[in-house]
Amino acid sequence: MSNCLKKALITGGAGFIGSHIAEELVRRGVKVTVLDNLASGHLKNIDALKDAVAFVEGDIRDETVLAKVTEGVDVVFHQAAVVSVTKTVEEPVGSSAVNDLGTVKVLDAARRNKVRRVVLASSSAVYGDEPRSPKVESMSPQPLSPYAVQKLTNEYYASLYYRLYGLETVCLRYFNVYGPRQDPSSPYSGVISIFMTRATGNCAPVIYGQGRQTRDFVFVKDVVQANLMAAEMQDAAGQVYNVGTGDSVEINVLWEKIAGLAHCRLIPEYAPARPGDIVHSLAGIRKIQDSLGFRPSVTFDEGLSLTFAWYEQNT
Ligand code: UD2
Repeated sequence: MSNCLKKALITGGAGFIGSHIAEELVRRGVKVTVLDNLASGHLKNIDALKDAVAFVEGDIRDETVLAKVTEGVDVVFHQAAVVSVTKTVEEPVGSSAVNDLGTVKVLDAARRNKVRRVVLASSSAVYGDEPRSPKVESMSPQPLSPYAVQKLTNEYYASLYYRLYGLETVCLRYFNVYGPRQDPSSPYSGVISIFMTRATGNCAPVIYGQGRQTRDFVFVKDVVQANLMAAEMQDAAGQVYNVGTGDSVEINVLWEKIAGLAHCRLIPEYAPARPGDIVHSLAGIRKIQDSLGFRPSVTFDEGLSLTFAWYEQNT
């Protein structure tokens, strides 16, 4: 780790992705503060790090807390958000208070405390149902949910804070992230976490539509790698990058692979396609490859095995 990353703040650091970022930063000797209101994060996600990180239970809407936790920080990894698309559809106002205003507050606290860089979690949702594939950063966004509008707004503010105030910002558009600790508890949780829980519980999964839809599944450790590159590389300042693998997997095939790992012969139940479900989602990753040297390091089969081992032990 370069010497300009000695102290980091992770908002949403008790969540799925944030806790993996925390783990890697601690491993690299970085001093870490985790800010999380535990709305969707869990303390058990950072239990193994409890002596190594400073945990602050607090909210990104609270400017007083933000002023404190950004003091002396070199880089903020901003992962805190209302992460469910459906929840933002049900609660556009409440989710905007967190995802829009909360993010502006994070950026502003970083500006006031002279943080060098903020790396923000954005989403492939900003592409909407853009029919061209793979999705590349130069395509016009087509946000189709409050969540997508909020993530896109975050990107615009991030760019503005860089131009207006010189606060270095980098936005990462995550595709379908999976791995240990992903919470399967809601019907809108990531499909891999749901299928894993079904397989380990010997319960048939539900596949929406014909299962021919495809997703670019990226292992959480590779998302961590992208975050660290975004934090360190000079060229990243002011940029937006896709974070995926450049390969996609069909949902039917996903279930076959998981059933194979679980040695189960459960037959999926097929249900009508989810309204608004996009058919194909594939990341173009040339930009992050060329400018940051990002290379996904975990194959899909390796990532699935690692994830399955975790669900077997933890569900
Ligand atoms: C992902 C993101 C979401 C948003 C969106 C933008 C995740 C978890 N969600 O939603 O935040 O960025 O992309 O497009 O990364 N499926 C089943 N059975 C199930 C659950 C899901 O068949 O029990 C299907 C589902 O209909 C979809 C696919 O699996 O076609 C992936 O579903 P998902 O909820 O994991 O992720 P996605 O791509 O809808």
